[in-house]
Amino acid sequence: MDRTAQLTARSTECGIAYDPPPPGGSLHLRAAQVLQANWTGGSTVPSRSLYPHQWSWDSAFIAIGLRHVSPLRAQTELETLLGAQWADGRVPHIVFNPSVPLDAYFPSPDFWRSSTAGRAAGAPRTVQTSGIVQPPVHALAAWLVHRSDPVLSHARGFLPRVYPRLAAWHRYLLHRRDLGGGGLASVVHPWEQGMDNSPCWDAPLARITPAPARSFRRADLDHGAPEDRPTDLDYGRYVRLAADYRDGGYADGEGEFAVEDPAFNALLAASEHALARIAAELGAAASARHARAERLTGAILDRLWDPARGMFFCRDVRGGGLVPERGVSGLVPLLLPGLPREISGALVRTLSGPHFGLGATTALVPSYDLLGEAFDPHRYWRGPAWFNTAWLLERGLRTHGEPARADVLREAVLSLADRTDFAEYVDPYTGEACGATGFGWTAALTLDLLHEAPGHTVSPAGPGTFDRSDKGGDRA
Ligand code: 9WN
Repeated sequence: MDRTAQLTARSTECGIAYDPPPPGGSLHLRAAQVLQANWTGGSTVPSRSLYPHQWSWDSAFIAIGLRHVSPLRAQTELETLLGAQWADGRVPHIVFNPSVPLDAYFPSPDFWRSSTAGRAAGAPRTVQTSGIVQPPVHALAAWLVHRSDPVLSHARGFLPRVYPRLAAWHRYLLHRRDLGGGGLASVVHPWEQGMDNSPCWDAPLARITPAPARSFRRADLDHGAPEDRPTDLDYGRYVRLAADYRDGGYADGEGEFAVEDPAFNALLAASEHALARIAAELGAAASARHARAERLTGAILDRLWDPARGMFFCRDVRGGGLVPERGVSGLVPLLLPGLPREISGALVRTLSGPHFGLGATTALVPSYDLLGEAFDPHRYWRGPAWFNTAWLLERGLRTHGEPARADVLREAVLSLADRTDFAEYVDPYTGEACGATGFGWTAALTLDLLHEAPGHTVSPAGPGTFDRSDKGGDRA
């Protein structure tokens, strides 16, 4: 029986009860309550106020945490998202909830017009979605969700149902989105990479003519402080890029913005390894997928690594070069198991040095260079610390034999999530809460870290799917 169902059957005032107590006690309970409160029946909203629909990479992170309290809901979360996949393979970054008023979030379904403007690309007719994508964390999430309860997964045919969709998703990214021709996927909008307002986008975005401010109404400012959110000028550029993409029928290859991002591609490589594990579990060949993941890792190294600065950088495909801004995205490839030792060593030094301050000057890893000109400790993705990037780096540190540093990061995530009521993000120095509270992935990844014992390492020779906390051991 589904664990949440069991728990709610013995329900307390807040809907969840534990017997015996879970790891992390009341923090675990409060994190589970956030996921319960944000659950809409088929998926989980990132935030009831600011983000009242289903978001793609949020759902993947949420499923990774949800598996510890309800493997059934975790499976459903991913199935709902993949149910909105387009025929060309893209998984949309937002799946809209039709019962939420149109003005609750902008850009709303009437902006994206997926079922009409996206018809040629194969947008679904019955559900409204955005037309852009987000980082491919889903195969990784699907594998971890499966491993948390293989019996339920087999009984529901979870892997056979999601595998073809995940394979089509990766095919879309590897073929339609290889806009630079070097074997990496490009993002065509800053929202696709998930770190929307990072200074890494400033140069490529500067070429875009903003949509006039009066042509749209921002809903985010109803909930967030203007000084913490992107500027109107940047928003105008986001709107222009999305509108041009829509007006071109969501066809790829024409847009003025195309960037190869280290985190996006590292997550694709990690997910390709996970897809290989899923294939093996289903009795299909896995070696071609592992080989593809290794090729992706090689392309990330060839195209995005800067040895002098000891980290990865974005490549501006239209402007032709590396963007010289240090974003946390440039550290995320640490999660890849196949990195040469000198690269992982350099990444750990950069993470612990003056630009990111792990274990020294910061409470949690900032989204952007502490010494960068554009650094701002409160403005969206221009300095504040997010919990999902901390979780990814924690995995990377364990993968590359740095358990002590990983423990520092794990402890920071847990204590800040606790202190801030699961904030969307925090000031990297003080840990002060910013944005929404009761944020989905903050609660979910807190749960995941509570289920991991501190101090362990993950073999770098392993397949990079992070299933160290799974009960079933390594079988693929
Ligand atoms: C646009 C939902 C999403 C996250 C992104 C984060 C923010 C949206 C916004 O919220 O983006 O997609 O309106 O700012 O940047 O990473 O997935 O939580």
